[in-house]
Amino acid sequence: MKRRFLMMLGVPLALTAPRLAAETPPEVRIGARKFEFHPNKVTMKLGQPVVLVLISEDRIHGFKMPDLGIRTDIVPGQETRVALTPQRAGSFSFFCDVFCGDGHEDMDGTVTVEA
Ligand SMILES: [Cu+2]
Repeated sequence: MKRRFLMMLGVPLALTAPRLAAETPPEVRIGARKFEFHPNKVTMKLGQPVVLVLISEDRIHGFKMPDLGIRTDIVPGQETRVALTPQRAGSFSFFCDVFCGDGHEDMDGTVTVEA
């Protein structure tokens, strides 16, 4: 009804679109510290954009999720933001790929993408 009303007034529909386009995708915040990610289990929806916000609490860590083509450093004192729209359903592992000490090998987690 509103759309028809605007069209009748000659208001281009594009004027009503920016509100939708500017909608920020939900954030998925993941902390990193020796020797864990928290949370280390994250669920996303297939085709739904999210922004990973990665925060280190102690030193430089890495974040690598090969199945979804993501690799970045996580530097203390700054948020590392990675936009992502999962295109495959399933469970995908991520892990730290910057050696951070004994226990580094256990620093991992799983993203589950639900269809
Ligand atoms: Cu590490």
